[in-house]
Amino acid sequence: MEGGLLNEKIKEYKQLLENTLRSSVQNLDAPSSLKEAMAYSLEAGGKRIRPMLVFAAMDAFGKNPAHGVTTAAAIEMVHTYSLIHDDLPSMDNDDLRRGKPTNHKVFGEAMAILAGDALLTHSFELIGTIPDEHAGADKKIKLVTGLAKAAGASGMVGGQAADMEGEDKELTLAELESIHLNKTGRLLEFSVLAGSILSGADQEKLTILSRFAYHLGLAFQIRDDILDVEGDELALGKRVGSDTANHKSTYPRLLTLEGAKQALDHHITMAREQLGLTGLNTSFLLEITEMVATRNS
Ligand code: GRG
Repeated sequence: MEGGLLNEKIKEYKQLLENTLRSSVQNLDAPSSLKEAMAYSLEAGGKRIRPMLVFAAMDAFGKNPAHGVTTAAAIEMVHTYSLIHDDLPSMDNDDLRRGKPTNHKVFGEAMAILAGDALLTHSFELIGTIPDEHAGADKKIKLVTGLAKAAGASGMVGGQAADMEGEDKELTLAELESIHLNKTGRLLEFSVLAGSILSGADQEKLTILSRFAYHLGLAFQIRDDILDVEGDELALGKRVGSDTANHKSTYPRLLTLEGAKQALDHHITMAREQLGLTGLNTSFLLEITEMVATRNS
């Protein structure tokens, strides 16, 4: 697809997603305070990269991405729940997220926990509501199982637990990668696979796209670590490794900033290469890959 037209399409799918997220919370039969807390974080200005991966995978298979909007919304709800819980005083204890007060700062800790719980559970309900003509029972089971695995103990929650336990330890590169692959990589991977499952992809394509998502997930995390260092240097004149208040292992700390940039380039190149092997029209997936490589927030 030609660049300008693709950008128009991306805007259109993003709008569809925003409408779906808003209406699915509004329509809940639930206390308005809880709905307000859920909507607050859902609409706080995330980049929506996971939903975009669902749409882009469907586009690659020549399917209508709009038919993936319910799945895309479900994944974004799981992502939003994870951020609300990650910010809690018992976890990262953050006051700000995307430049705004965190959920518990606005609604209190108990309501923030419940908003996260409600977003997580609602995501599975949403998948159950996908019209049969867009996903029959077999696809819905694959989506539910895949989302649960990506988000749960052997995916994101497990990665978060390993991350907590790895704090203040010197991790090896392999340990750091394993944490990130679970903590953030698995949900990114599932986003690509969900769009592919909805499109009826065969196992060969799923394997290639899973490899694509592996490299994209690591690139996403490395870019995040680089942004943290560059942000710190700009704001505080800090140097890599000089932040004694935070001993977390990061790519720049293990590889130097230059080494982290090289690792980012490597994973972006590998991700692009995998797309080339699919034999599909991957211009939308490539666009997201470029976004991950160059993003500034
Ligand atoms: C609490 C169960 C539980 C899990 C938390 C994803 C996660 C696991 C924590 C987020 C902490 C963090 C900063 C992880 C690094 C990866 C990352 C940058 C996540 C944020 O994802 P984006 O950039 O967020 O897609 P936006 O704001 O764009 O939605």
